[in-house]
Amino acid sequence: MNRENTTSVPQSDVGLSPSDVTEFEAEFDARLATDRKVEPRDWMPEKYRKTMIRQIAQHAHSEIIGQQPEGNWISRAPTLKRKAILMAKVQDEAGHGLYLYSAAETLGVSRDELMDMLHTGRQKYSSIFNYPTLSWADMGAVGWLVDGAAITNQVMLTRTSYGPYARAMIRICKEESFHQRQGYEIMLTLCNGTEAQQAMAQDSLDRWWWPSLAMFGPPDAESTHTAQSVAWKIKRETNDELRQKFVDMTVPQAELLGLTIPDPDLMWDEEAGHYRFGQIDWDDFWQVVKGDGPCNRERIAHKVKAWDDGAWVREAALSHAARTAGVTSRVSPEAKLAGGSAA
Ligand code: BYC
Repeated sequence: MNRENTTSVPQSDVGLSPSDVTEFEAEFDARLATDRKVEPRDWMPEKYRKTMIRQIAQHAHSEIIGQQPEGNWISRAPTLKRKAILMAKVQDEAGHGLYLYSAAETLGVSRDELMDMLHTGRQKYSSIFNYPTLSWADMGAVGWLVDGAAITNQVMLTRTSYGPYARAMIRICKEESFHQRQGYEIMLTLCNGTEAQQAMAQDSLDRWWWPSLAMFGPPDAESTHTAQSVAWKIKRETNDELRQKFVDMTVPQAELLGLTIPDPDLMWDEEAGHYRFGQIDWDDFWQVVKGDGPCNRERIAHKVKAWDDGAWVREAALSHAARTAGVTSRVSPEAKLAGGSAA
């Protein structure tokens, strides 16, 4: 029996007999075992669907809220060229959010529901975007460290088991890679500049280093979802594995810049072939995740205001779409051929 990608295959177990569910479950497991993607019309366990909605939505919200810390510097970028690059980067983040919302919608949730869950705090976005961007060097540090951390996590997501998410990640990773380089290039320019510019770069690294490490999520031993998400091949690597990869990649980059990582416990472990690093402040992380970081309220208030201010655009677009649909249905094929319009 081939139940792959046919419209008759139910996405969830509602209305299915237990033996049907067992059969669909076996097909789902076989699909994962052979590294075939789960597609929107395939049957999937309800918990898998919910986990995917949670993660993709959280990721989409992060891209959208993540525009704010950098948007803060567009009008104050030091040169026209820097301003153009920063604007393009912030627009890229909006694009990432849109691909990801579309991927989440394939799981049966609407864009309006997702927005409502973000605005009312029922869905999260990344902790990292609740810290303020205080200097121009923060545009360098965000690109270098935050996009660097994001891409470390996202390369694995190009191989995630849900097809629409994996495909969205391929393009997103290409753009994130450029973002990371542009951030590093800002840092390099500052580090080759005056003493004041070097100090600005160091201050920025001091403030963004630990939140960037925390961005990978809680330690594996305390991570609620990792074990199940690895079993479902949603996550291909764990929070701790990715965090270690990021540290190993970033420490030599800091050395090249002549900057000091703000961690007295940081040391190269020759035998393990990894850098060992100090304790992350998990109390600070959870405080931010629970809504009590330096900028949580400001970020959500800004987002809700933008949504409310844009209500007239959505209404106009819907009204135009409804009118166009009405016009199309009222024009007969003959009238269309004759170039006629609606009565
Ligand atoms: N912040 O069991 P765990 C970008 C939550 S944006 C807040 O390990 P999971 C960019 C987690 O949700 C790219 N919450 O969870 C944009 C869970 O709570 P719930 C952002 C966090 O899902 C603009 C609980 O802690 N990237 O690139 O297995 C400018 C337990 O965690 C965080 C993504 O979104 C956090 N940092 O693993 C510049 C990547 N970490 O939901 C750049 C996609 C954990 O049970 N997401 N929590 O209430 C993922 O890969 C995974 O969801 C995570 C967490 C690795 C983040």
